[in-house]
Amino acid sequence: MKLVSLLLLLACSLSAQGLDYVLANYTKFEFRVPMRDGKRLFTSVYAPKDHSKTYPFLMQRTPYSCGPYGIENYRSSLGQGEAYVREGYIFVCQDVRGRYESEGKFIEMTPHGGAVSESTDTYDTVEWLLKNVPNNNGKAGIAGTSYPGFFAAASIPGAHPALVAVSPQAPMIDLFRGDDSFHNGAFMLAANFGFYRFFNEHKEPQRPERERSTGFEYGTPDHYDFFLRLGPLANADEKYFKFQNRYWSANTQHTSYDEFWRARSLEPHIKDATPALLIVGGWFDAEDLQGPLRLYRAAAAIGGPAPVTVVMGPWTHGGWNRGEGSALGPVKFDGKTGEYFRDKIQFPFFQALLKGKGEWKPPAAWMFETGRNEWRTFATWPPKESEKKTLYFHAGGKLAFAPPAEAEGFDTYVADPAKPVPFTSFVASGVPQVYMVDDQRHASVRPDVLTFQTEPLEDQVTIGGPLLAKLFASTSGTDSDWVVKLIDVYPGDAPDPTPNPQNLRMGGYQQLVRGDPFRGRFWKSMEKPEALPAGQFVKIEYALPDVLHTFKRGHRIMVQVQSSWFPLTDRNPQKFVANIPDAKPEDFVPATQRIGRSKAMPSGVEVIVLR
Ligand code: PG9
Repeated sequence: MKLVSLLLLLACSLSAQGLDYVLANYTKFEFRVPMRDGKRLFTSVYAPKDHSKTYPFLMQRTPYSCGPYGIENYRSSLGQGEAYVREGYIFVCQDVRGRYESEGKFIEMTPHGGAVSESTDTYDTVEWLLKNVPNNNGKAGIAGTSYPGFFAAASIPGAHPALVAVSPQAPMIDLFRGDDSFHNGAFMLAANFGFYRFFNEHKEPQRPERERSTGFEYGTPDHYDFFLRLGPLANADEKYFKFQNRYWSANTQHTSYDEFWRARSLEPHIKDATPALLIVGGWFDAEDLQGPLRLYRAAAAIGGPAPVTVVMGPWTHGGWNRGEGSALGPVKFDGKTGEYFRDKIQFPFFQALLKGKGEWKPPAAWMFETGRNEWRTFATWPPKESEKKTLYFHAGGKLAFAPPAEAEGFDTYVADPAKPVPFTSFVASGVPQVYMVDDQRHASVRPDVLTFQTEPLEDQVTIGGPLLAKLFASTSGTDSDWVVKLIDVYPGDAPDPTPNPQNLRMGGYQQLVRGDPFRGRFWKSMEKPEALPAGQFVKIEYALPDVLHTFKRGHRIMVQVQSSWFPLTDRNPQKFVANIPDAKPEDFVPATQRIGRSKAMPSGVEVIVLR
């Protein structure tokens, strides 16, 4: 029997076992829970059959369906998994407003603060459950990843007093400022195109059978080619969305940090937090890396009374929920980091807060240090015992902590939107999250990518916290993107993986540690795009999401600068236009870029070096 078939059989029999256990030990109910404005939200409840004890609620609120529907149709896995099912919780799943079986209108990232919001909907649900579901112990927790992570986070302001444990995992907190939609003004093209092909509006009145996405044929596995042929972004609506998906259209109409996006940011509303928070994110989450970090900063600033903890591990989007988490592509983590999180962090969190079993005395930050591959805990994040230092660009592609001494100097390249720099070293469909540790040698060899690197390190360097790109940049155009990437260069004798079916060569591997784009038109503010002065140097400073990474002895630190990252981000035409999605083909023009590296214009990347 083939290994795949064996694994499939094993998975089926495991989930059959899970289903048998759920059927034997839980009763399923379906409720239409009334909200304060009269709308009723579909809510499924799986309650333990054993009534000799009381149990806490463990909730999830989702736009992705609480199916299967019908009280005779059971889910085989509930809540956070097997351990919770055996321990005994009342599992609650709710379709949020306007999705699947729930009434009302779905709004992307519901703005907080109206007469009804995700916060009031969670509050009303908890209140109703406490009164209507017997055998509850008066406590509730909520968890969720990605969109459900946003709904968990949105329960924090004005939380119901019975809601004592909240775990937003990869939550979107601000779609424009670093989560799924935009990064520093650049549109995350491939991911959003793929997402909105299936994420459509549901029509009212609600119907049990939803029109499902019919799937979408790109016609090629090579999405670099697909998006290049798409041309200006407006073509996506013309050719594919046909103006039928208002969520997609919002991304092409609201391309700066306007009222639309500001209203959807949860950050300003995190002013009080009565529940204990366990905020979770992945260092290599290609969708919502910024969300958990942003939420943690806001929640930590409140200063209690309940403990606020952030956990960041070496995971892709939601990777902590499944599998071992022992590697990403060829990059190994020397341990089962996913299991560590699930068994040593998440389970004790809910057990202590919802069931009073064990203690929950967590550190502020529970972080996996990549490179050295160790879990570390910190009383503050970024860690206090640290020093800000800048890795400066020097002539000859050198990178060093000392600033340049030359009076004059810059590097130059021509950025051509007709030949954008690919974001992967391989032919990619969609956004394979492994790009976040991908080998950058394919970029180093391009004439439109600047590469600066240190000598092999005599001592290891550990950095933690956000990075700050500091560029003195000029373009011959009137708009431009800059992408800054921090890279760990392995020594020549780094061992290849065993087995090595892809024939990867790890000697000299250039592992992406962190990268993020900046859209030049926002050089003055994210609210009001402005043309860049052609041919003049301007100072561009922007933060890249946090890391905790050790560049080991013998490795080199590398920084690359380029002006496209395609099709991860859409292309900047390099000629200033009012709205980039409406740019015409003739607006896309090559531009000559210059990056300063002199005493007066010292470009580089500021990092927080741990002592
Ligand atoms: N993070 C995902 C997403 C939300 C909104 C827009 C695009 C992607 C998700 O919930 O999967």
